[in-house]
Amino acid sequence: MWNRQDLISKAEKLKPELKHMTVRPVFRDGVRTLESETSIVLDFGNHYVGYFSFSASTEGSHQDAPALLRINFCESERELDEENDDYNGWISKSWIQEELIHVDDFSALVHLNRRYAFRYVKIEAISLSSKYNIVIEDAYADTVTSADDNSVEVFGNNDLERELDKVSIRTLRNCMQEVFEDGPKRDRRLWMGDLRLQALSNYATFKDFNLVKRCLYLFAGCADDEGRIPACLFISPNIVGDDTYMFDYSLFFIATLRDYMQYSGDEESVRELLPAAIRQWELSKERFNGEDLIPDSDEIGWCFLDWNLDLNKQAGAQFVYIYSLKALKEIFIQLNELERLPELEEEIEAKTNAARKFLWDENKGLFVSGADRQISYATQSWAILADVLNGPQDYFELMNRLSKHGDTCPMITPYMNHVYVEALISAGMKEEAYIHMCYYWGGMVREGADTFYELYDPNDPNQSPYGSCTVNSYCHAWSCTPTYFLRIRHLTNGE
Ligand code: RAM
Repeated sequence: MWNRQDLISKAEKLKPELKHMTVRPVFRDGVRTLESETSIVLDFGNHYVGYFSFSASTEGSHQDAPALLRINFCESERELDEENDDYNGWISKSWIQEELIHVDDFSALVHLNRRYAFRYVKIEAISLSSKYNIVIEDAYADTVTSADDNSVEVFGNNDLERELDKVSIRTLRNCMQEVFEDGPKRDRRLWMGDLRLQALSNYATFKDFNLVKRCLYLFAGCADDEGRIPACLFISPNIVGDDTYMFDYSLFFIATLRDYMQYSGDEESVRELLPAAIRQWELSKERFNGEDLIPDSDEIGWCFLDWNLDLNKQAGAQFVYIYSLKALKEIFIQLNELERLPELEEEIEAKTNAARKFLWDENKGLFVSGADRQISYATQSWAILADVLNGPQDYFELMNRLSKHGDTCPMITPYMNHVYVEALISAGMKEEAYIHMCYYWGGMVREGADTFYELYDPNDPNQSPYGSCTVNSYCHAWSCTPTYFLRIRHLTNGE
């Protein structure tokens, strides 16, 4: 077992300085005065992460009763109209960005201690008294990010591409704090699946290699006693691995390490982290049955792939495993660590053969998953990225058959849509990939998004895996990849 404490110490030395900037809002409709049971909205003009303060005076008679205020922080305009009290989803209500405060007198600045993610701040006077009103004199946010705004300029060949790029960068920027957070509204922690995609967009834009390195060291440092890497880490008050493990997320340590190696060229760190990568292979391998097939499971969250609760994960898991082993092979070759290469190659072959034997539906010409032989975008996309057939022509045909297939389990997150676009590119379908990017992420742009969302289903604006979209996050790291597609995959229309 590697020295976990040593890796965490190394990661802590790479902790970035947060950059602060003070930002002031405009008062919607110019209204600054609050009577009892009225509210005002402050618009900061863009999405920010930070700390909010305001000063106010009173008008009328002397303040003869405390002010009871409700302050709501909203990432998107739609949150301004949410009925937070009606929330009955299954994750904690405490994620709703709302404060109920009493202010006894307004002679001092009112400062809120929690960090929030927002563009809009709604201040509602739940109760004052009939003898006084409040006038907001000043309001500002002390905003934070570890990203360097000066290091990147917006790119694109037309207005939509530039918007996609700008919104991606804003999303990534606001998730770049002491680690790559998944979302500054929720869950504010370091998730492996999100990190993999953030790192790719970061290589295309800010090129903060140290922040990726820090996160990789943290993950390896937080492995459990067996060496298994958790799905996510808590950063505060101390760095701790969550006791949640997901088959695909543990494996994504390998691909994230491979990508870091390729973009940064830092082989020394990759060599140091290689034992942790190999261990993810060994541990995942234990899950397979004697016929080299990953058994399906009812355990919720055993493998993630997407937030669609109807999605069967069996085939996707098999393909993510093969994809990850191929990434490991690239690391072995690049570092000239060839001792276990034959064993790795045999494993890739065995799992590929099993996939073709047990997961392929000859009649439909598509891969199936689980006892009900489900057909999904996730399964086909990961089959292509794992490269289990014979190259682009096969994948082109697979994707064509998929587009004509009637009952396909859909995708609901930008995270899964990223995988789909990658798969289209690998199938040689760049034009379709471009069209899909413009349709899907462009849909959020058309809604006026400053940052890309955690969940987005163009056909269902109320989509949420949490039982209510009140707790959905509207600045979510895993959705920031159009900038990667535009800049690294050259997914532009070239105008
Ligand atoms: C959600 C988080 C995170 C994701 C996990 C699997 O709770 O938003 O981004 O990686 O799910």
